[in-house]
Amino acid sequence: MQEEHLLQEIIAIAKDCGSILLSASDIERKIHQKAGRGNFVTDYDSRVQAILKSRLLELVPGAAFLGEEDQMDGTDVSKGYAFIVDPIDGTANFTRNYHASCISIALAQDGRPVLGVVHNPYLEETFHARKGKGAYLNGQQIHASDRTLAEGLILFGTAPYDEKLIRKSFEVAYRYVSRAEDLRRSGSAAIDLCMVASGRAEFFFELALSPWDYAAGALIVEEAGGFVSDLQGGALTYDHSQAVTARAPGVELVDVSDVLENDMP
Ligand code: 2AM
Ligand code: CA
Repeated sequence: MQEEHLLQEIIAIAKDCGSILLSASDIERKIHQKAGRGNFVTDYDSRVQAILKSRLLELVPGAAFLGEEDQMDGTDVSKGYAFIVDPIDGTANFTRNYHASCISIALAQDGRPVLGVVHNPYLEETFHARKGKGAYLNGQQIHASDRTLAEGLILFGTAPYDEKLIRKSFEVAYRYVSRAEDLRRSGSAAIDLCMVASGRAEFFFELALSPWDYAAGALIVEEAGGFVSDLQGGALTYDHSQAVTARAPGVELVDVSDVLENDMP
């Protein structure tokens, strides 16, 4: 299928799923706790993922499919085409009617995202990028900010689902926030990545994210002229959980190796 047409089809699917989030009712009765604090799934996550799976695989038959609500075991995203999707990123927000959740869809080729769509139905904001073709918000090209860390807004996720990472998350956040202007915390990694891509914030990190949380957003950041990496500048991969950072080009990574190595209570 022609690339532009494929992109428009994927955006249409993301918007249809966004409408399901907007019209959701009775969410409290449809919440199920997963392992760890702050880690939820609702009937909507499963329903949206099923729709994504069937409609996306119709567009690219034979592609692998890795979604948050599937087991990761056995899904190989390293060869050929693979969709890496989060039906609802910001599920805890969704259960609270907090209006900061999105649908995140990446299409990877041989293990690297080549197309990403992040749709936030609450703000009617649809971010997209294609490899080598720039990043866009509702059709308008976007660019990462030209501010420095000192002028920067820091975003971070607190990894509440992993007891050992909470304290470290705040230590790392302090290293950055103490050198920057201020901080925000949205509860959706995909939305945070898009905030960096669109120049609304300068730096984002979370100590453990899964590929479906960042695959689409990472491409959108890179195509907007920002950088993504782990906390020490290592390249991201898309086959296992890892620490993720995103930054505007004028922001340097801060040395946090002592925090990462330190065994904190
Ligand atoms: P979710 O809303 O799709 O679950 C919040 O700190 C960010 O971390 C969100 O993007 C959230 O995605 C993600 N997240 C929640 N639970 C997680 C887990 N167990 N492992 C990795 N990321 C998780
Ligand atoms: Ca999710």
